[in-house]
Amino acid sequence: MKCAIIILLIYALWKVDCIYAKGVCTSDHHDPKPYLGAKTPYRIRMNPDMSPIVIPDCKAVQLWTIVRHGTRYPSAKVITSMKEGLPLLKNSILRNYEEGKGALCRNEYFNFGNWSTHVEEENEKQLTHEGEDEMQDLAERWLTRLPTLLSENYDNSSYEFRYTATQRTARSARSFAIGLFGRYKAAHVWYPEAIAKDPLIRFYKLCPRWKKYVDKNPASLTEKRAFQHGPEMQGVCRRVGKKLGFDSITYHDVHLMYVTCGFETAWEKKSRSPWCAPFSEDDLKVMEYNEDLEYYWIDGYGFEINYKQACPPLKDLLDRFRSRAAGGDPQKKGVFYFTHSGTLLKLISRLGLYKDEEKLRSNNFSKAYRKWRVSLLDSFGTNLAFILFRCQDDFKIGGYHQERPFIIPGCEEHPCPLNQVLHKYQDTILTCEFNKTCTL
Ligand SMILES: *[C@@H]1O[C@H](CO)[C@@H](O)[C@H](O)[C@H]1NC(C)=O
Ligand SMILES: *[C@@H]1O[C@H](CO)[C@@H](O)[C@H](O)[C@H]1NC(C)=O
Ligand SMILES: *[C@@H]1O[C@H](CO)[C@@H](O)[C@H](O)[C@H]1NC(C)=O
Ligand SMILES: CC(=O)N[C@H]1CO[C@H](CO)[C@@H](O)[C@@H]1O
Repeated sequence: MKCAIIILLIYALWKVDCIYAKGVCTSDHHDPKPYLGAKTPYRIRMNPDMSPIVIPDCKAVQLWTIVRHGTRYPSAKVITSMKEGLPLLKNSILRNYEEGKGALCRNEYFNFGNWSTHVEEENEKQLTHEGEDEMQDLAERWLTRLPTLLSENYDNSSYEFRYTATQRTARSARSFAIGLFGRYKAAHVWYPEAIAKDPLIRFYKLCPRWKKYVDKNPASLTEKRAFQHGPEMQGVCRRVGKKLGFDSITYHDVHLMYVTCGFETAWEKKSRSPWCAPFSEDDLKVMEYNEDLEYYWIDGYGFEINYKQACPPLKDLLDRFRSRAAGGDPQKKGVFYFTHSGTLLKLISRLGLYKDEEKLRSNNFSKAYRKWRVSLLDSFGTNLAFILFRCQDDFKIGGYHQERPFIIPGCEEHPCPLNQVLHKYQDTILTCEFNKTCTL
């Protein structure tokens, strides 16, 4: 008898649950983080291995690193769309669910019900708290990996910092300095006055040829636009609409949800953005490719001018290492630059990293392997680092992307003899003809 009542009770509870829980919580079965493109938080990219870098018979003598700012708030335009568009979408989504439309599960519905945004236009592009953590942690890991080179004592002649004229890179530099020297000493770090169009770390702002033929040329987004109208994206819009209970939904709304999913996931470690829930893992891959196409054609291998212009920072690196190897300024231990996605992607392409055989195109989306994935190579806090090692009878240079060693193209090993790199890059990088490349 007792048993029967319990069974009845369980059945009744299950039944009540079923009235609400029409949908399956699909968003519980996958993690959106790997597919967020340039909004990927650095915490899933960083290298947790903090053990000291040991190269037999070598000693690290200089670290040179260039870093994309950490997680930031969206642009004012996106914030406005979020504030105006999302509450309306949210209300329709809740109503659809209550009318029995769509396929959200109960938790996903509650998660929407509890959602609101606190971001204001005045936060535009500013570094978030997560972004500060990313930079501080990154610095702490380098400090731990290079115990004989870096020290917690700051002195102006051993360290060089530089950032572009934006809040997010200035704040990134300061957070990084806190990670290296601690809060008290970091307050004494000297920074040169930031330049709006920095010829070294934001060179593309001074490249009229790139601006005219790529950045301001609508044709550069041809592949992305074609992909937006293609069958894969239509499929995403159809499935997202269906899950949320709409007869149809625009690409604009779907993209706004994806962007919000990205930002909210990046800046909030713990809670889950409801705006990720409408997307299946395959949908996220399509949204990711859509972003990859944009960066590929604007900053990557799409057009030669994108990366051909990217010699100034690499010349700076090689000039410094060459001069240090020749006995110059033994005091300089660390050079730290804080800049933007546009610089990192062009540099990565200039080095020939993550290069696919074929160009990325609208009709070339496949779930198959591709190297150019912005989620991997251009997350928030993306960084390239090079270490100069003094070895028994020569100097070597080690390259690191996202804190993991890579073999510098043209070398066979990591680290690579400095002379080999200097020889290899003599004509292309050391004679950096930026003005010639960029003149219209
Ligand atoms: C917020 O979430 C809780 C469960 O986590 C739920 O009980 C509550 O109803 C939700 N609020 C709205 C407005 O949906
Ligand atoms: C730090 O060094 C730079 C030159 O590298 C110099 O211009 C600047 O004045 C120095 N700042 C301080 C506080 O010593
Ligand atoms: C490149 O052009 C800028 C201004 O157009 C000039 O200030 C700079 O000196 C030039 N650089 C070289 C290496 O010629
Ligand atoms: C990056 C990418 O997916 N490239 C593919 C484009 O399509 C050709 C064949 O059509 C493939 O060989 C490439 O791998």
